[in-house]
Amino acid sequence: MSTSPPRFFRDSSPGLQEASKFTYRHLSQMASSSTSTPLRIIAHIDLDAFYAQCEMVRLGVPNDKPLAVQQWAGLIAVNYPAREYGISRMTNVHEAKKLCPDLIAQHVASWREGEDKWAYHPDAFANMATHKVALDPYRLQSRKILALIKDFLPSNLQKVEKASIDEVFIDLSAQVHAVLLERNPELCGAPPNSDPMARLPRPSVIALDWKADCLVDLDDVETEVDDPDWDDVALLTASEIVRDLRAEIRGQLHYTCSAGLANNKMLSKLGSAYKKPNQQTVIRSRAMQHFLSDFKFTKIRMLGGKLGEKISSSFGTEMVRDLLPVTVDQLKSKLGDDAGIWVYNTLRGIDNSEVNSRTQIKSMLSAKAFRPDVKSFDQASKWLRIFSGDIFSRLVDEGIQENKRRPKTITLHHLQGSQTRSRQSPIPQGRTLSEEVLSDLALVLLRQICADGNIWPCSHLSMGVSGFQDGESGNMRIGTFLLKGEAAKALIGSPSNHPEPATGGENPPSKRRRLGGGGGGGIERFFSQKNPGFPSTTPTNAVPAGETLCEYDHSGADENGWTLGSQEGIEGCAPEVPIKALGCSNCSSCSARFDDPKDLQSHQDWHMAKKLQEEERVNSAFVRQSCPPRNILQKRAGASPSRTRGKKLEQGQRRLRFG
Ligand code: DCP
Ligand code: CA
Repeated sequence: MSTSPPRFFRDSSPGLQEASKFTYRHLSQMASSSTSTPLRIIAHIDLDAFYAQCEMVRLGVPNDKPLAVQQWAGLIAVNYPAREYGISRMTNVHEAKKLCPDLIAQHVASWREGEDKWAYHPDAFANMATHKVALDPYRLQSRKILALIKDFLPSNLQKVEKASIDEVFIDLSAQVHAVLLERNPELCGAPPNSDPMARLPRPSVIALDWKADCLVDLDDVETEVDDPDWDDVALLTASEIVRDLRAEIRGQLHYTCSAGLANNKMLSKLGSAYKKPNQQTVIRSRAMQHFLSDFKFTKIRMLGGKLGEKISSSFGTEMVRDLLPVTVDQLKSKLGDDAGIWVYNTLRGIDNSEVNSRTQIKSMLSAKAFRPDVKSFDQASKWLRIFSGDIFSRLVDEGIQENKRRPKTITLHHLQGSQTRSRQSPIPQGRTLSEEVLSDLALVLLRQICADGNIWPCSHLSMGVSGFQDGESGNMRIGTFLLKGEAAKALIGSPSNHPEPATGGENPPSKRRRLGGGGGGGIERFFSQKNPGFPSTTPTNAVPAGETLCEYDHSGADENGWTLGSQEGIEGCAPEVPIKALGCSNCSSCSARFDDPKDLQSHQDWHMAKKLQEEERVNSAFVRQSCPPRNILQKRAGASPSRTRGKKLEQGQRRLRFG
């Protein structure tokens, strides 16, 4: 792999110029961000050591000082200066201080039991039993960065997908298309004979200057002296935009990030991780196979888990390179048709998944593993208020106050020993949602769980909301009708904070219903869809996830078993995340060691959430996109490629001149 800027030279003799590989249609498809044009440009931006940077910005810590973000005795983010001392997320704070006595170990903010606001508590690390991690400070920074990105890119040409708290995908095709037309008037004319399949003229570029980008070497059969074509020029244009954007994020908000640029999401994501921190990597289409071949396929999203294991055991390798001779039929016979085709394409850098600017959270979870266990209703209810505050602040991000999106269902999971108890109920749609409403509903569910018998001590409690829908879709009367018993009382405004569990409420159905995932549609789903009066609270058979799930929100979990199907939001089941047997000390995904099984479980829950999120993205690759191309050479009204102009250049940066 090379980082030095290559030069491309074109034979300037007009008679010898060949046409471009690309057609007028390929070019015009860029304007509509079509997933089928080979000129497509996707950027993936990932903040460097994100939580650590948040703390550095907040505390005004100089860039070269080692800092790590501590959660209890562990580290969840380590800045790059600290990584030079060999400190990683696998290091505990005690070992980290030994490796680097000057390390700033900043504990995350937390909610203290019974309080309704999070804060940076200096004693939080020693009080795991009474504190719950609050990730709000990082969400706030994440929102600011996302807002800056959206503000920076031309509003009529942007397609931005928030992929996690510190990552975005940007489809730059439409913006780059506008820039290409502006800079290359020869592209603006009609195609010869009005034939959209006609080849474009070759770019009138003498050399491409990739500046400081990390440029992945070309595939073996290609040579650097080949003429650049429009895919190279488009990538370079995008790279200029991304460099400006990164400089803006740095200048305005003081965060560094790394970026990957390629013609699809999968490659751009591998690219952003390729060189860190504060760098960008360009994967030209001609370099793609070379780039991928050197990877273990387990590094590719969705291939790190069970599917990856199956492939490596079937074919005896973890390297992309070794799998390239494997035929699609061989893959299909081992993995099934869909997965076989998907893997075959993925190994060849083919990924048609769309950048979805409307990716929206589908469920949220707030959870706490207790140590020592919670022993009373009163104590648990304090945590429910904290969970409600946590979830509500995230609902505000989702536009709850503007009535944009609201969840339909609230679920409570309770763990006692190895026994999980879960209840859920609809969230009334006709009333303004607030922390109090959520808290009241959760208390109702807790009382219902109490009706099971002696449910204390409790080692893990979690509250989730799911079934998000746009706008207001219900009214109070209907909402009330759907609720029964105490849930209905909560709805009509009789919030009660009874310190002791009421025995009333719904009797738990004698038998748990298996709903949702695992083919559980059937007659129950039919009933729940047809009969709005079907039991309004439902035990679910899920085990809650851990604290670090708070950010990852199970986005896309409905692809994986969190069934959100029925209109009334009364049917559903969370994905099964088995609590690991006590005594385990190594994470099965990344081998991190944990002395306490609960810490291990929290950590593994994080992997699980991340995996669910990844799976959702990959699943969308199976869905064929059909995006009708715009009329050839249709001009975009109001396109403003000049947005990238006039920006201050970073040191050593020069603008390109084409044509
Ligand atoms: N995170 C966490 N627990 C983990 C992994 C991550 O709480 N096991 C949080 C802290 C990270 C943030 O998510 O700062 C983003 O995760 P990344 O995997 O992107 O890691 P970083 O941003 O910290 O580092 P990098 O520079 O490698 O992207
Ligand atoms: Ca990151």
